[in-house]
Amino acid sequence: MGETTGTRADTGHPGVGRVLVVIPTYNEADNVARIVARVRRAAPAVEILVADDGSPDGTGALADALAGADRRVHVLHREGKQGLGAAYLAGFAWARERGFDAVVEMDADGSHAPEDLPALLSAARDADVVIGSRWTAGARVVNWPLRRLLLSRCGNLYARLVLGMPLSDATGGYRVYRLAALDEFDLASVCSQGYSFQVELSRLAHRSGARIVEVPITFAERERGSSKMSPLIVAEALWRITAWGVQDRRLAVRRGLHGTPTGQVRWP
Ligand SMILES: Nc1nc2c(ncn2[C@@H]2O[C@H](COP(=O)(O)OP(=O)(O)OP(=O)(O)O)[C@@H](O)[C@H]2O)c(=O)[nH]1
Ligand SMILES: [Mg+2]
Repeated sequence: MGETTGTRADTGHPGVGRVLVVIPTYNEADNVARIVARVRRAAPAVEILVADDGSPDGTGALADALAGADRRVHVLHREGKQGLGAAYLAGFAWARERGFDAVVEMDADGSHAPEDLPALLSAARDADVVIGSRWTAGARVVNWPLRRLLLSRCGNLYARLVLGMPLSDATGGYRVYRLAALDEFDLASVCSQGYSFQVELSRLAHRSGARIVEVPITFAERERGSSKMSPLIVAEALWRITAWGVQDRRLAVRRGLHGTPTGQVRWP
């Protein structure tokens, strides 16, 4: 594993501080070197952590080679596929232990363009959480099949209605979190395994009163490797969003709809 040798002065991003881009990987051998190189080019001041779940295709070993050649690249090896949420939580803990100021979530498959990262980091100067949005003015979604477009649009609509969050892309996975803001979230309560993790963190951010800013991104369909998306992952997101909505409403009723802090419960 590459060591964190940079000082605050040589790795800091103005107004944000030391930034760690966490890239979770499972069987991304065709993508890992490409994405790391693109991030290094687009945002030379950041460090990168590849969080690999023991990919059978050797992604972890490829990441080790990248880390051996570049002190700003690191690898977190985890045993077996434990889900996207668990990989990110481990990455966040890794960043906290090493004194980073902010973490970035980014897929390995190129869907989240590293070239958009400077814009996200600029927005993070005045925000606790920055969400790269596919569904706000100025955003573009390239080459996504209709089925995935519909799933994302409907998923966001449902999350917005049920959870009352004023976000255009609560399910998106290209984000910046300031560590100080993450410390205000109850991360120990996070239960999502798959992509509902993104909705769960949106909800925690919203409830904590974090300053959330959305920035338009260009999102592109993966070109190499295979998707880990499955009906089970969609089902988990659906029932978790529904359960959180029910929980929020029960809480609101128990409080008699009085004295609820702003941002915690909003009726659709
Ligand atoms: N460490 C780890 N990474 C994972 C796991 N599941 C998915 N990933 C990674 O999470 C990111 C998103 O997964 P994708 O398969 O691209 O999911 P998606 O973007 O919803 O699906 P596509 O649009 O088909 O690409 C990729 O970098 C994956 O390699 C996991 O269990 N563990
Ligand atoms: Mg993808």
